Amino acid sequence: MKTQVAIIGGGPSGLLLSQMLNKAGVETVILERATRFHVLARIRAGVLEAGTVEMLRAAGVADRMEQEGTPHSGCYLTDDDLMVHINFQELTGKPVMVYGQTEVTADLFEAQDAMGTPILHEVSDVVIHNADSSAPHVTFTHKGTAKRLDCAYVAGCDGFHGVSRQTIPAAKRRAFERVYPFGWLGILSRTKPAHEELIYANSANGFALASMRSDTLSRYYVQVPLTDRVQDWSDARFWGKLRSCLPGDIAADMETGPSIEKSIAPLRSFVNEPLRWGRLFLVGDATHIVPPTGAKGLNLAVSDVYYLHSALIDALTKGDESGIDAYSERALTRIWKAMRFSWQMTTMLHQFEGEDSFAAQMRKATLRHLSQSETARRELAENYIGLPF
Ligand code: RFL
Ligand code: PHB
Repeated sequence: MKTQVAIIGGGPSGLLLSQMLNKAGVETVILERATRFHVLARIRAGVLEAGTVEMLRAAGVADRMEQEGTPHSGCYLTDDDLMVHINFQELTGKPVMVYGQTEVTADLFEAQDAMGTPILHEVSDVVIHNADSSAPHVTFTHKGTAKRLDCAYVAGCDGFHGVSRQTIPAAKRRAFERVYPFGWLGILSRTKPAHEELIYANSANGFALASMRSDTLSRYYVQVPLTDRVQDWSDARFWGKLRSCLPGDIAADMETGPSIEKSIAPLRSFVNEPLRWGRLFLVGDATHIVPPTGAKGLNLAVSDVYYLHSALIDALTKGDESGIDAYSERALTRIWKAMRFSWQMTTMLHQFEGEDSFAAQMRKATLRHLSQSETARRELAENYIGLPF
């Protein structure tokens, strides 16, 4: 097989990059390890930045999002004393869009199928060869047969556990990492959301987030020790914990019901540098991970795609390589700012096991400052709705 850009990974990064390239007449083949059913069943991000919404429009995959997504003009941050409203619309002139990653992915699969893009599912043994030469190729197994894909460029969109990052020789890359001593236990339930906007709660009982996918579908998270397993958490225990973290009046009125999904995600900040090795480019979770507290993971993947798609189009259609030369640095500049925001939100909102009494006072003072300073609220809002690409 032969194509212009071989894309490893058919998650949101790989699908969106492929869609943007195909729209400009650039050929792609996507190699995905999992089944389509598996990719679509992963419940992950729910908040899209204004720039992500723009990108999905540019990709021609925004129709259902415009119909079914919900623009949110603000969110709340609370502790046991205060409930602070961050009004994105007033502070920045922009809302965010609540629309699930599963829906974004479904819309992208549909658009890619309409384009006739080859998406090979259940591939294994993916190996990227000669990425530092002018003629890379990828070998893999599909339906029991060994295959080879020749290409001009390779896009590594295969997530944190993929093979692309590891293809770069260890001496040519550097990792920066912070692992947090807790995870998020999340549930999805067919219940009315506790509130019309998201609530990030820093309570004496730990962190909780009340989020949603629609008027009838809620997504909730609570902070749990890393040693906890999903089976330790019955629905009743989850609802009890969540109630104990949310403001009393909201907890009292909250609708509860059976969970339809329940999972634990560890929290980590991770950046690999650089994002390029020869003709291999890393995108999304393959090269960075943020803790979900700032709702940045999916949005960062989209800004990487924004920088890379135009760079590849320029290289392939005009022979102009300035964009691909600049890709890593341009993307990293924005990645580090999102890292900072996600780390700050995580630090501001979670209890760290073994922390001193000073830490809790700092969290309280931060929220009090936000409640009293429009400048502080604007700074948070500007980051939350997404820094410019
Ligand atoms: P993905 O979504 O991980 O997709 C990578 C794809 O590559 C495939 N793959 C391979 N394919 C071929 N060969 C290989 N060797 C391969 N290895 C892997 C995988 O099957 C997969 O389909 O990365 P991508 O596209 O960069 O997208 C990034 C986003 O998915 C991610 O940033 C966010 O979902 C992060 N994230 C969250 N972000 C938020 O903003 N809010 C959230 O609530 C939130 N929850 C989460 C999350 C990430 C999680 N992970 C990665 C464990 C919850 C979880 C559990
Ligand atoms: C979600 O709805 O899954 C969600 C929303 C905001 C976050 C993280 C996750 O910061």
